[in-house]
Order: sequence, then C-alpha cells, then structure tokens
Amino acid sequence: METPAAQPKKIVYSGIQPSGTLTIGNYIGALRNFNRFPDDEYQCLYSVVDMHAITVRQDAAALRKRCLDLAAIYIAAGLDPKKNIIYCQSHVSGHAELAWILNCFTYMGELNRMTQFKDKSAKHADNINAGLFTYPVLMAADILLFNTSVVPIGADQKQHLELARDIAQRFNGIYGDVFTVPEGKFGKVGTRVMSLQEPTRKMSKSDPEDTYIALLDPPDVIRRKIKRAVTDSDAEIRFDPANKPGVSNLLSIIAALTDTTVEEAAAELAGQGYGKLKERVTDVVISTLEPLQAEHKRLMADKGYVQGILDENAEIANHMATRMLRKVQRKVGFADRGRK
Ligand code: ATP
Ligand code: LTN
Repeated sequence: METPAAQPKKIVYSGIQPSGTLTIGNYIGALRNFNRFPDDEYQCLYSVVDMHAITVRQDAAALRKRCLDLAAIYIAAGLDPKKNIIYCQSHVSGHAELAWILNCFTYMGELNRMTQFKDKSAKHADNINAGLFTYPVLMAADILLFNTSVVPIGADQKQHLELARDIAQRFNGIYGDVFTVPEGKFGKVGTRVMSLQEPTRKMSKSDPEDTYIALLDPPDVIRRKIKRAVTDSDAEIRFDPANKPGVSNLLSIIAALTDTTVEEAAAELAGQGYGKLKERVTDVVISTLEPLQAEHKRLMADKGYVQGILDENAEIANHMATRMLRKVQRKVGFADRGRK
C-alpha cells in the first residue's frame, strides 16, 4: 500500500507594527497566541510591519531601532527563531507589489467603512495620507502573499481580516482558486484590552504612557500604573463591561494571563476591595513579564544575532512570496518575463 503524501503545513501569519513600545494589550490579544500552533502541522510567519508603521509619521532612527527591538520581543516571548519565520515586511518587496494589484480589486466604499481609518484620521488630522487609507489592502497582501490559513489577531483587526477575505474571494471569483481564504484566530479572553485611564477605549501603544503597561516596563512602573488605573465608585468586584469597564478590564487581564475565565478571576476575589484586585493584577503581570524582559535584555546585548535572523528569514520569505507574486502577475496579465 502506498503511504499518503505528507499534507503540506498550514500557514499562520501575523504582524505587529513597530510603532511604539509593545503593550500588554498587544501581548494578550496577539503575541501570546502566536506560539500556540504545533510545528508539525503549521508553518508560522511573524512580521515586523514597518511599512504599516509609516502610515503615521515616525522618527527614522527610532523606527529602525524599534524594528530590531520588536524582532527581539518576538523571540523573547517564546517564538523559536528556528521554527518561526520572523522577518521585516520591508525586506520582502512582494508585499508592496501585491498590495498594488489588490488595490485595484478593492473599492473605495469598502475602505471608507474601516473604523481604524476613521479613528486614526481623527487622531492624526494633520496627516491623513493615502497610505493610511489603503493600509488594510497592504495587510491583505501580507496575508494572501503566503497562502495563509490562520491569522492570530486582536478583535480590533477583525474588520481588516474580513476585508482580506472579501478581496481573496473576489479575486478567486475572477481568476480561479489563486488565494487561500484566511480565518482569524482570536483568544478566549482579552481580545480587546482597554486603556487603564479610559477603560472604554482600546489600550494602544501610540497613546500616552499612563494608559498602557509596556512589555518592558520595570516592576515599580507596572505597580504604579495599575495603582492609578481607573475603576469605579462602588466596591464590588464583578465582570460587567457595560457598567464596570475598569474593573472588568482588570479581571480580563488576570483571566487571560492565568488561562482562567473572567468568572473564575472574579470569584477568587469576591468580597475583597479594589486594592486587592489591583495587587493581584500587578503580581500576575509582573510574573508574566519578568522572563520575557530578561530574555529580551539578553538578546539586545547581541544585536548581531537578531539581525542575522532577520537577514536569513528575509531570504526565505522572499522566496515564498515570489512564487505567489508571479502566479498573481500572470493571472492579471502582466507581461511575460522570458525564461533564462
Ligand atoms: P497603534 O497604536 O500604533 O495603532 P496598536 O497598539 O493598536 O498600535 P498594532 O501593531 O496595530 O497595535 O497591533 C498588533 C496586534 O495587537 C494586533 O493583532 C492587534 O489586534 C493586537 N492588539 C493591539 N491592541 C490590542 C488591545 N488593546 N487588546 C487586544 N489586542 C490588541
Ligand atoms: N494591521 C495590523 C498589523 C498587521 C497584521 C498584518 C496583522 C499588518 N499586517 C497581517 C495580521 C496579519 C494591526 O494594526 N494590528
């Protein structure tokens, strides 16, 4: 009897912008879920999406530094660089090339509906550039370029993922089965970690310092920020996001980081004051981040090693991307390249 051919591995793809210091929101909503794919079944690619980051004005030297730093964070968070393809988006020109083609298959009306565009235009009223508007098309290109099946992301990216799926289906409808239609993968809790100061808004790394916990914040800073987190004026510890957004946010952070449910986290603290709740969040956050911070420090003392990983993986990702790009270029009717 013939042995069945090995199934090709499914592709997992995600990216994070090097637009600031990563927050506990990025960690809980995205990064923490990146290493949950067994490597005998999945090939994972994780990119530092520097091309997305320049949709908002950046200081060049700081951005360059943050790219390497984010790659080190990926590794420090437990992603084995031998098994995961960790690379910089700008090192693979196929992203921009596919994005151009996909721009021609995306409608203005679709992009006009994107809530992230609306939020960011309001935040950066002096720089509402075309890149900010077509940002989701570049994200669709990132994903579709690699035949991705699964995209681990936070809830705020759901709308962008839906658009990527629509673009893939539209393109496939015209040219046949070219792209795999990707699925989003969201955590059970903490898919939307809220700001510590305004718990009805998403925690965001480009907001003021006291609204977020950065992954590299030292313990005393974490303690201080959580102590000042906004709660409410009654004293009951209960998960109720509509009426108690601050307390519910803290419970979600505990639940996500201890792999429990919000109800279990609330039950454990029932009858205690907000001081105790904050103490518990502080302990959980610090003990989660300590090993990551130590490993990050070690890696940043050897920048050559991290740079070497990015260089090696850029080559691998370029190779994978070119295969898909050539197929798409052929489908849409671009000129033949001749064969040498
Ligand atoms: P920026 O403030 O620069 O827009 P951001 O902090 O929103 O950035 P991104 O780089 O856009 O972060 O997001 C990286 C990943 O982290 C995405 O998958 C996103 O869904 C997730 N993420 C970001 N913020 C949160 C949050 N507050 N809660 C849960 N997941 C989040
Ligand atoms: N748009 C995402 C970052 C991002 C991404 C991607 C996520 C860019 N390309 C591809 C998943 C897959 C964000 O702002 N969080």
